[in-house]
Amino acid sequence: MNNLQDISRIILDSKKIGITYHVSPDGDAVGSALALLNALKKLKKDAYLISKDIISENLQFLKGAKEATGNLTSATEDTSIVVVLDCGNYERISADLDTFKGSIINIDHHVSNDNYGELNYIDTDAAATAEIVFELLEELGLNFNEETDSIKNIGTCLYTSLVTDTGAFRHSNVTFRTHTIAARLKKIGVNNTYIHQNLFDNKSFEKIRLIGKALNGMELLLDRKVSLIKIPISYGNELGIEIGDTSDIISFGLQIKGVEVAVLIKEVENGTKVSLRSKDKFDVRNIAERLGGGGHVKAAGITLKGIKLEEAKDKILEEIEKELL
Ligand SMILES: [Mn+2]
Repeated sequence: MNNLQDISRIILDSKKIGITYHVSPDGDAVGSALALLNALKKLKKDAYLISKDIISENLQFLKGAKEATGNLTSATEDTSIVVVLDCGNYERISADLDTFKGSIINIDHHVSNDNYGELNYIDTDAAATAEIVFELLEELGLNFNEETDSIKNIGTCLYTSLVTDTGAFRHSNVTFRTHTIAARLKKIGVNNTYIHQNLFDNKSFEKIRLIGKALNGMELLLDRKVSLIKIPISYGNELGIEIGDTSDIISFGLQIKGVEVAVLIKEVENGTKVSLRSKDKFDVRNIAERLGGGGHVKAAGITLKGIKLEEAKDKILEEIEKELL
């Protein structure tokens, strides 16, 4: 593995730098990418975002979020490096890099990362990729004691990543380092309440009704140790909305007493997306990997192409049952 000093040197030596993340970028992916983007611009580097995705509504308050238009999906001709953040597998990058001739720098915290970069920095102890980005930015020469708007904007991106990847500092991935970085960002004036409100108290009425529909259909299975939520495409059609991110819906499944694993299966255009969460020692990454997915011990996911909702449900429950017994 490479170190942050090497990566920092290569970034500083590069003329044009593309930044991207995993498809359907979450708060950590977006926060990490925008923190790096804003930081490189502050350092007068020619940096830009490559993204097949448009950034979700609740992350639009972050500076630079509008740069992801969904139109720039590959690196421009004159780009020397592309930094990929928070993405474990080459196939999941929100950019087409097959014809890219420069170097890929892979910075991530997923255990399942397959080291697809020319340079790789994978720190699985980091609760969020943003913890690594914070350290990289210091290495690049940014001063997180400086109480300027530009540093505060970068800090807001990083803090957002920390909040979203730790369940608002609730999950067991939180460390002394997580809180130390959060404290340093708070000290320069990052507004945690503003971030929380934008992230969580910002839902449309239709989204709340979608949650209602999803919870109404929730099942408790395998001795009430597994909660299962199904979201067919028709739910979105009935409410007139795009279903989008459902990570807030699956968390309801874990709130039930006695439940060890929460499952959310979502119908998508080409098949089914499965999300898994666990409470204690149950390893959902193991389950996800057996079905071609990946993630973390307590949060993982799989895309099952060409597989219908009911079939996906049977497959996933079969695998969970083997582990629970
Ligand atoms: Mn992450």
